[in-house]
Amino acid sequence: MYTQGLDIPAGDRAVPVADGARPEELRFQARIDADDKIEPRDWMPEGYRKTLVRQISQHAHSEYVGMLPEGNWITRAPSLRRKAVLLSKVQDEAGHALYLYSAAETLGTSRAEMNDQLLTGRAKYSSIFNYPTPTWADVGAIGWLVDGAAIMNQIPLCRCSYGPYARAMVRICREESFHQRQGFELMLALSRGTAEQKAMAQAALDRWWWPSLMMFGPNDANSPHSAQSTRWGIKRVSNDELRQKFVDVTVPQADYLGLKVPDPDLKWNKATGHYEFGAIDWSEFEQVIRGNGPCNVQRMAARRKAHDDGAWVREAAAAHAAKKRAALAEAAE
Ligand code: BYC
Repeated sequence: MYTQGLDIPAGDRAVPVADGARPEELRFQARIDADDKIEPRDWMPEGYRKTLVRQISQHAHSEYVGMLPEGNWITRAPSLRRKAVLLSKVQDEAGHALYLYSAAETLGTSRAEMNDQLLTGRAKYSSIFNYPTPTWADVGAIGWLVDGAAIMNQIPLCRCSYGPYARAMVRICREESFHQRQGFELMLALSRGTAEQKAMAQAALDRWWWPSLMMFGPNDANSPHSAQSTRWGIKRVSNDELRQKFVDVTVPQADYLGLKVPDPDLKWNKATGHYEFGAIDWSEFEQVIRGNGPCNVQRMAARRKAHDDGAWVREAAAAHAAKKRAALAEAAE
């Protein structure tokens, strides 16, 4: 259902560049407006490069840190089938991080530098991964809601102007679509189970609903990067439009599950053909992205530990590469 959006043609988003733009900037913007893909060796404004490195690396960090909340349940999955599914889903997230780090590296920033930015708190990752997963139902809620929200945001990124990012997103979206379905199927099993299981599914929906809406970022009026990113064809659909699409698709799914979306102001507006929903608590979002969410400290501690524990692997790989280089040089003499 979600990946059908991959085929939507680009909309009309031509916005004039600033007066006094240099000829190469005008040529660059003309290529963007003509829906040409920008490739790593092409000329690009420094701001475009910087914006992409910021967004793609933050996206990669989100996939990477995003393994932790669900990874927490791999050893406690309730059956062999659930364990195998969860294990491969979490491995997929690691793969997404790798595609994205590779895409960002084509812009001239090394993976080591991006990793350093994450570990020293200079780079963000998605707010959503700073929430806890106290029950098995949280694993279902993440697949259903978090992967569902992620796909909504990522489908338009498949048409983004930077070739390596757009191509990485196509594959990621296909996998996310499967992730969303497995989460929904897990929620369906719980909501058709015992009263206790259904209550567990409802409690997980209560915990993840509002943070999922925050994933799309600030309202358009408070989004400092949106105008320029739209002009550059990085952003194709605004934060608010994507959030609305997500609500419109997800509320009927909650109805099907027999669960209640925790929003007393939620109502269908027949005239607009959309759901109206209540106010988002942006102060909570601000707190989470400033490092004060429920699990920020824990998540970063886990990532730092993984980095430190992996030091011997990096050293061994470097020693092996040096040995290979030396052998090649010797053979060439
Ligand atoms: N969390 O001007 P705005 C997954 C920041 S993982 C934290 O609207 P922009 C998965 C924003 O960075 C997939 N920060 O910015 C993995 C900016 O701060 P800086 C996650 C946020 O970039 C495992 C400031 O707020 N998806 O699927 O135009 C298991 C102003 O915002 C957030 C992505 O990463 C947030 N939620 O638009 C399961 C999508 N929102 O950088 C699933 C890729 C905003 O100036 N990213 N900020 O310090 C994007 O599409 C865009 O960057 C955003 C924000 C729509 C998120």
